[in-house]
Amino acid sequence: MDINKNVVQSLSNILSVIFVICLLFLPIGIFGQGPDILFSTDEDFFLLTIQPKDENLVEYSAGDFAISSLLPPGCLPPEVNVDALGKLGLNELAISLDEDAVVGGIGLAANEDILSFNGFNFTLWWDGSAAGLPPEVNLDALHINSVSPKNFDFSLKEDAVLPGVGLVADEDVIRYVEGIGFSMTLDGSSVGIPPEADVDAFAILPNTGNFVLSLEGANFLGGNLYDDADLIEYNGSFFMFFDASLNGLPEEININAVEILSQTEVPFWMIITH
Ligand SMILES: [Ca+2]
Ligand SMILES: [Ca+2]
Ligand SMILES: [Ca+2]
Ligand SMILES: [Ca+2]
Repeated sequence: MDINKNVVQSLSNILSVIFVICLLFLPIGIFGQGPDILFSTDEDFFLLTIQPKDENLVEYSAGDFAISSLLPPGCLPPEVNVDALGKLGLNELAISLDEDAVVGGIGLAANEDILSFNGFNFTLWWDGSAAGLPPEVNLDALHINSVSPKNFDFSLKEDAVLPGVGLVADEDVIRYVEGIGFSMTLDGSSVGIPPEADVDAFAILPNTGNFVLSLEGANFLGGNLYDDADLIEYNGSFFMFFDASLNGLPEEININAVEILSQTEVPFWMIITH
């Protein structure tokens, strides 16, 4: 009887210790879970066991990096560089390239075009020059708002004059709505992005609608220096969303395309982002 009592007491003690440990780690488990980020870089690089190329997409989730199966390596010619990224559906992506290139299923794709990829085939989703972009510009950042009618935000690599908007700079974000045309979404210089800076990637957070953007070179925003691989959130002021070097990315890389896959696995009201 005493032996049984001791066993029960011991088990009770062990369970109590486990319970306390779980309580201690629960907040870390909840609030340490960041967003899942899908991105591409301007360069091939090494990171632990993976070797992403500039035409690959990298998935970041809970501190781990992996080459994304949403755009399997080998689908695109090795000489191309993905420079803009959006989501069209659960497994369907929108991308743009940094130079004109021949892509299977399309033929010649211009660097101002948006291509869709459904896991099997590429199609020309949006012909930039046919919609009014000057053919010499490069569409260098993208976020899809709606698939039908087509409604998306984008940025350009060069300053250009667009129909209905006039002069836009490479740090601006422009909206295109099918059947309506172009309009200014974010006037970069008016919100404090230095005119010499180029927004080369951005996404829009699903829960807050805030911009998450990246610059083409290191520069100051709101008095803080950001690297070209950092992701910066904007909600009227700028603050760090994803610190590239703190998360282990090599200093020499530049993130040139980004999309947020999901905010977190926990309800949005439990998230502390800043
Ligand atoms: Ca790239
Ligand atoms: Ca492009
Ligand atoms: Ca740009
Ligand atoms: Ca960048």
